[in-house]
Amino acid sequence: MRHLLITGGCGFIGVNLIRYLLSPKSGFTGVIINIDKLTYASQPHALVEMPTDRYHFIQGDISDLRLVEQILQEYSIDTICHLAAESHVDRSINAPSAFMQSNVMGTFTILEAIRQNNPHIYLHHVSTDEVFGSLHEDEPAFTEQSPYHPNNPYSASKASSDHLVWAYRHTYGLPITMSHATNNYGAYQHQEKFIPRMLAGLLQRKSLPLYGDGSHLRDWLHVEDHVRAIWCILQMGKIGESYNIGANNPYSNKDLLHLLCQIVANQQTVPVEDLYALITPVADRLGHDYRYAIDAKKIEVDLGWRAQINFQQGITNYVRWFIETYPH
Ligand code: NAD
Ligand code: TDX
Repeated sequence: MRHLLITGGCGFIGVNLIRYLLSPKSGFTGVIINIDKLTYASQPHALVEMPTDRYHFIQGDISDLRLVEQILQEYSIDTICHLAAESHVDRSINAPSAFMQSNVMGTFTILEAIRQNNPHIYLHHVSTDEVFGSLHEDEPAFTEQSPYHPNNPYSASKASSDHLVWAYRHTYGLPITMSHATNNYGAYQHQEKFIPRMLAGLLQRKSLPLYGDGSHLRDWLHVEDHVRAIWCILQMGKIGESYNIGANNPYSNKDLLHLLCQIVANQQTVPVEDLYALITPVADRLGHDYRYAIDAKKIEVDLGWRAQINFQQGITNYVRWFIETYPH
């Protein structure tokens, strides 16, 4: 793996992946080419210090077939890690069109560029646990065999892209792997997402909108554990296989929000009750999935990956980072 194309490398997970791969800890020695459209969600400031001999940025849309083909040829790309996507569920409910364009047509364009130019390029497709739908409290966590059951425009667009990827594997034999991760948290996440949105509200002492009764459950994974898992799959993943990535940290939104209040109260030495008072129940998200949970046994057993970051420690450090870098 010498010439790695990362799509959406300026997004939350992308910047963490590129920073990790270009740090000595990863052992990656090749060159990274990052194509990103620079939507509102991108965080290009996180990549200003990347070494110019090993990192090239191209602003562009993955739905532009000519551009993708040109990149594959000009940089002799041998591996693609595909992250680019519209990623926010609420936006997909209010304005789904961009999700179909980038997530479905964008993935289709990447697959076509590979098929038509060099079908030996290895593609890793980054997907989400949301494609499996919603779990009840007592149902077992999603495995790689769980059926697809997407419930909102975002997850339906991601499920569509997964199906296209598998169809290109089956029909054309393209060398492909895929992963499904749980909710990520950590540095450089856009403030539309739950944890940074709540932290921004807490620092400004503004109301904290909790959807519905706050009982919905999410399974939290530190973004640095996620990018290590992706790197593990890029190096050792078996072609044609899918891997679930999770750290088994289930929290209801309400409990997590209380925890965030407690951590901010400790770090800013203010009474926690003043922060709890900011919590404001609001109308529920349309079609709100109740629970996501991932069974990560396969990647643990087959590839030896394990989440390393303890949730309490990881979230406390993230809150510290957030306070230090706010506003950003
Ligand atoms: P993000 O929204 O933070 O970043 C997405 C990036 O993709 C942005 O920089 C944006 O400019 C770029 N992009 C969007 N459309 C593009 C297009 N048409 N052409 C080129 N670039 C485009 O998203 P993220 O949280 O970093 O998620 C990355 C991937 O991981 C997505 O595929 C998402 O579905 C998946 N994922 C995310 C999570 C999570 O909790 N954040 C969990 C599981 C899977
Ligand atoms: O203001 C809010 N209030 C609230 O109660 C927001 C933004 C969210 N919520 C709730 C909705 C969810 O139950 O918090 C939970 C988390 O919401 P999001 O951060 O929007 O994440 P989610 O909808 O779970 O999707 C995330 O995980 C899977 C990512 O955004 C996706 O890109 C990823 O695929």
